[in-house]
Amino acid sequence: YEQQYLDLMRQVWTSGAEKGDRTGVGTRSVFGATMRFSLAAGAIPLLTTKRIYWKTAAREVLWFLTGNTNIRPLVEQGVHIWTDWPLDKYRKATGEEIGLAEFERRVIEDEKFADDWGDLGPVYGAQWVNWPRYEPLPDGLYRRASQGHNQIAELVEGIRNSPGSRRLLFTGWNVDELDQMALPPCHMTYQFHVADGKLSGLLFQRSCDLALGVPFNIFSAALIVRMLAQQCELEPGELVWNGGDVHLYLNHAELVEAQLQRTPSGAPTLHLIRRPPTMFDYRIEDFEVRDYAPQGHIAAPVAV
Ligand code: THF
Repeated sequence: YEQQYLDLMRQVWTSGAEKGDRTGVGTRSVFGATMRFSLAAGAIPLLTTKRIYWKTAAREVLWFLTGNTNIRPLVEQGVHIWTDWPLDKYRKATGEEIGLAEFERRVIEDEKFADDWGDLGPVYGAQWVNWPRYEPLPDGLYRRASQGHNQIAELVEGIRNSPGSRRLLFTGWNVDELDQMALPPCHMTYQFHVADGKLSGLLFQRSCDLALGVPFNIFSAALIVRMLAQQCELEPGELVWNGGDVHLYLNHAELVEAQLQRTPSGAPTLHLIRRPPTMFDYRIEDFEVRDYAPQGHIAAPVAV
């Protein structure tokens, strides 16, 4: 399964079009790609050609499911993958040359600081479990309802009650709120499909940082399929990943060249060792990865 990822990496690196981007780093980019991963018998798309901190990805998914959009609970768990964006904003706003560790220390120790500077706006979690709903007022105006749509809870009901539906999906792409988000969603739409007692998922990802983000994103998407399958008493089928702008940042050359010389090693499996009552009751201890013997981690800078 991992060969698909390596083949795509090689294709983008050798034949991608050079393209400027928002971050100013520069990329090589290919438009449109698909990978398919079987999720049968515990199989999970977790790369072995470099170590992936899968618990970081799992903690991020659990954070999305709480609807929280502040980095504080992540930072408290030692998850640093979202810190760069609030940090960048803070530096630009204050001119203070603060390091990441000091910024995170303040986010943890000072709740007011976290409220003021740690929020990412209505990103993934806010849209997934509390997509804004509006209710009409008598004068023809609308006001925002106190409770939005919980797309995840509605999805679970949908899978259970109408498994044949072609509308089993959730999305983070709330056009009306994009301008309030630190970053519009990259992994933006998830669709599900039930056939022969198996639940499959398809992720459409508009912008794909192939070296850093995608290994996390495919693991997380597979984890979501597994959790939904468990909740709906279905077997896991496949994860289909559809990428839009699939790119490698030009400053990831060393990672790309090192990783493309490696050969996949082994087939890790994911086990859900408890069945929580709902999608919102999972804990990190519920996830176990077995037979994961990855090759060394390869560090690379993230473009902000
Ligand atoms: N922006 C960019 N440029 N790339 C992304 O992958 C990305 N994301 C999220 C939002 N914006 C993005 C943030 N997710 C890492 C991994 C996922 C991220 C951001 C950063 C990262 O640096 N990973 C390192 C370190 C891992 C760790 O510290 O645990 C790695 O080597 O994997 C895509 O969703």
